Amino acid sequence: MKVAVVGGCGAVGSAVTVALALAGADVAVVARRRSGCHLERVTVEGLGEAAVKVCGWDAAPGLEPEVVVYATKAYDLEAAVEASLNAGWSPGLVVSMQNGLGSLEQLERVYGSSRAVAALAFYGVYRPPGSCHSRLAGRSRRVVVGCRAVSGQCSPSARLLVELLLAGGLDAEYVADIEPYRWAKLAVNAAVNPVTVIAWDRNRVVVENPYARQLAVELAAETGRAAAAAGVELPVDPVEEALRVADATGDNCSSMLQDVAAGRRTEIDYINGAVWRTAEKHGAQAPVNKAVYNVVRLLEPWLAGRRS
Ligand code: KPL
Repeated sequence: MKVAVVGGCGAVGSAVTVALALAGADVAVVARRRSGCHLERVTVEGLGEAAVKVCGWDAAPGLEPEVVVYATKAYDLEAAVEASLNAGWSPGLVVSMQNGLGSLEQLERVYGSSRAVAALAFYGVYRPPGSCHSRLAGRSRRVVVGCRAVSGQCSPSARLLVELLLAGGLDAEYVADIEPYRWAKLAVNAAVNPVTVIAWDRNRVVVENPYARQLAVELAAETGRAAAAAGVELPVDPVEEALRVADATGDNCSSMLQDVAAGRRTEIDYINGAVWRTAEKHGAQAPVNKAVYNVVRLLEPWLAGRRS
């Protein structure tokens, strides 16, 4: 299977890249600020290492992938999709790996809903800035893959992708309807990510510090209520799941903490922003998510400024 992983060797994408390469897929990583294709060693401690092609967009027309995994930040997805269309790609399956809500819908609009799946990573990965060497943080290796049930038939390539990820060492699982799992993951990210930014600490702060824990519990419970307002029944208790993942990825710096520490924009709009907006759209309220959203938006420029 020819796969392109778009987004460079970002932390979450690296694990999928290495797993697919170890399973024998023909994988190319496509990154901005690169040109041509060069063989590079991508390492994920705890999973393995593989030599993969890392290409710039100038070399993309020659890749003709059957599967495209979009492992960009949520706010970079639109530009990545446009670049893939300009490269003439017409994949049978496109995969959204972004945190939060909105990105899968974006892929559905462009590629059609039966070709668009989400791959939800319940693992933590840490990658020092500028390197292709990352580390699986904690015990979790779980990835859940599927279309939204509203899409009708999901492309058979989705199951093939799951088999490859399993063969490559990730605990991948195919589900017939991704929506409840998206909300379960959203509850985890809504609870863990902003709290680690406010506490400026690793994920384990959520289970170990009583104030962090209380805030995370309220964020996760409220996300569960927002899901119910939107008609989605979660497959797990959102509070238990958020605490379980925070514990299982305790060593990890959440992606949001990694973002602010590197002076990057956060995905808060797609996470806590999506929770309170969805709640309000359905006539409910999510005041804790809204308050935390505003706190992180206030902190973003201040933290970015502190670096310079
Ligand atoms: O998805 C994550 C993230 O950091 O964005 C978790 C699962 C919380 C791991 O850190």
